[in-house]
Amino acid sequence: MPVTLAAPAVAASPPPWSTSAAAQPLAPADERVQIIAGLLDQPARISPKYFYDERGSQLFEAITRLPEYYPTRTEQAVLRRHARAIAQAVGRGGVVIEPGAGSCDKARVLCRLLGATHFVGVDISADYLEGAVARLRAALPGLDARAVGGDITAAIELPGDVPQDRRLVFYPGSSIGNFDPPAALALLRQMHALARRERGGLLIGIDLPKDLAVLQAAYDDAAGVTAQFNRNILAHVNRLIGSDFEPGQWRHEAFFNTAASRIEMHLAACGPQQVRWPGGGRSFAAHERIHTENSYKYPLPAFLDLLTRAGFRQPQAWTDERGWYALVHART
Ligand code: AVI
Repeated sequence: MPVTLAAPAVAASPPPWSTSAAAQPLAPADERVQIIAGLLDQPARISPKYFYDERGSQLFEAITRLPEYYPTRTEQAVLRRHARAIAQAVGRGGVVIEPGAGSCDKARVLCRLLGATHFVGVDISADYLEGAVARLRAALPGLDARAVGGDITAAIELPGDVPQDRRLVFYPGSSIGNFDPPAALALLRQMHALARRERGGLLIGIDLPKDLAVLQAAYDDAAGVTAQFNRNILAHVNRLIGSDFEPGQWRHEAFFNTAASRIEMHLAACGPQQVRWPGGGRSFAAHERIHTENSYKYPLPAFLDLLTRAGFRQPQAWTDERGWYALVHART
């Protein structure tokens, strides 16, 4: 499959002591403190939320179209295959709320299937979301669709005039796997509170454990798009904290940690590196790593247990014929 994105910029953003860096707005001080604390940790770490600057979001879109990256197209296949049963379990009409809605492409399919009356998309990238919600309204003129800017891990405030009807929280894409289990449980509890109305519920995508070679290829594709996506986090961090990482000097590593049932992504230093930022810095030995992402692959019973602990009940799961991916519905 052709990958249409231009080659990544390998040069880092200018360091803060260069003149052109003065024009780059840094992240707020508390965010910089958090990012730097991660960089100074042993081993160093960067939160995966920093993958998604503009270029990172484009690279992620490209990942979802890769032949090796099965989750997106498998989820679509599950939704198509079990559309009728899913609509029956969820119920028609009501308010669909999608945390991390992004392009709203999946919401369009679901809202059409359910005949939803209202949609609220929530995303940290409010401008991008506004455009996506406008396209959703154009595609489904009968749908009252709104955009709410915000971090989905904080409490989500819905617009006051969204009706108090039955609510479905829709969290596709297996993004729950990018949270460590305690954080995933906290997020599910928050979703439970958000959906809590008579007959409220959650419809969520879960990536299941599978053959190691399939997993490995999905996170280390032949065209190197996931590697670009991983390295791009350093360019983003450079802009946020004024550091001078050279993304081209870091190697993408992805492997399945069987004990934890998760894919881990890391960046390994190609040689000794000295990285500086205003007020500090850190040296990295050759091959030393920065941990950038976990992607948990939950066996279905383990995930259903997590849902129960979050307060959900009567879970129902639908999978593809290979048993690679599940869409799960549960009631509040
Ligand atoms: C967004 N999330 C579900 C993706 C995943 O599969 O964990 C992020 C990703 N990382 C590398 N490839 C895709």
